Amino acid sequence: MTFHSMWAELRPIGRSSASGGYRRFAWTGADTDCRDWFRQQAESRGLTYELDRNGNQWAWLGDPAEGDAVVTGSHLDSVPDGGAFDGPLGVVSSFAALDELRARGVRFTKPLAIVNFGDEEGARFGLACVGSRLAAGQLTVEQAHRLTDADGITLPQAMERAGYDPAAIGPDPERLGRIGAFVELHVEQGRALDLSGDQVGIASAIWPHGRWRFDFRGEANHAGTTRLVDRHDPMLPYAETVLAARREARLAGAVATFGKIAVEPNGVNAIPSLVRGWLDSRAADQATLDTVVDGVERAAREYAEAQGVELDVVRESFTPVVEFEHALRDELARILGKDRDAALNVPVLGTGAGHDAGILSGTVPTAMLFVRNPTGVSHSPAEHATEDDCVAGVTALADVLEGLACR
Ligand code: HGY
Ligand code: MN
Ligand code: MN
Repeated sequence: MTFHSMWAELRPIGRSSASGGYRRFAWTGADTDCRDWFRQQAESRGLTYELDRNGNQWAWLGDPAEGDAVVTGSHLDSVPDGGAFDGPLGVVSSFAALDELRARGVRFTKPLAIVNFGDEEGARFGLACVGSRLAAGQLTVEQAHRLTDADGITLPQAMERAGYDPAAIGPDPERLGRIGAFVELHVEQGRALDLSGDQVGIASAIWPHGRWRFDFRGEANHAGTTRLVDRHDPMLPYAETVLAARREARLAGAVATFGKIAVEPNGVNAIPSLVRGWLDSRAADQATLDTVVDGVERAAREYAEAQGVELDVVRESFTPVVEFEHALRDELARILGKDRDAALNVPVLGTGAGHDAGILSGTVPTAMLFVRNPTGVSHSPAEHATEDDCVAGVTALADVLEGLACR
């Protein structure tokens, strides 16, 4: 099983020695090193390597022009101090599954491709799934050109500095039109498989989810000499809004997180002029998500007004609910269930985590396989999957690819 050697090669890239987490942000040196690794894996297997107009990487077996291709893969970028498995498990498992199929001596009747979608986490520019959104026409070139990181570098500038031509970005219907099915394997970001005792599961749906930026603008002043009654401190309404988010989510049975904050001027002895907080909220359905976000925004406006602080709320990223195509989902369940006791059917589970498969689901038939995560922890250096479960995932992916591409 080639999984282990690839895993060992990829593991040190972009890993922080301080946290043990990963910092593989779009169009940075770590991202380039991951991309170099992907290209080396593709070319060492005699696959045809392609870099598409949006910076996504493809490794082809067979002629893409034949169409109805079976595509698998995921992403290699990470959230700040993310875990080793979120994204890379899908890419490494794809190459290992191809090696397994070649060892089985199967005959491919359709083109096969392995893909690395760029900038899935949106850690640098704030928008999730940039590479797949651009390809699917869900992000316009103008919108992409406006994406800016914390240092004021735009996406096109970052692409250019990394050696890519940003003038080429845009919808890629011809490429997506070649895909008959996209199957993404991903570490589960939850404990459903741990609780059910299964190594592998199939995705049913992705919750609607988004990211909203709350800008609280107050009045900078001296922390030591400004009377409390004279303050317009944006940190107060921000803090109250964080608690309101938890309350609204709890009441609605949803989730809401303020995980990122930027304070200006960010001085210990200075009342801030600006507190910028990012809300990530997700719910099982759109109406519930709307209820939560509207409730948080309403509360934030009341708190801001009470402190004489201005508030702007901007939606920076949004993904509607995804219901994976039933026919492909059921085909995966049939393929994976055929050698098992009917009572032990492969579990089908929903998720609150976004994926490129979700973005593409409106354009091509997509499905997802999840590999057990014993603690459910993700977006953390503690994210983990056992070696045995990773190997089970590779075998399941190989079975699925054989069932779909080797009829
Ligand atoms: O945020 C997400 O759900 C994914 O990890 N990008
Ligand atoms: Mn992630
Ligand atoms: Mn992911």
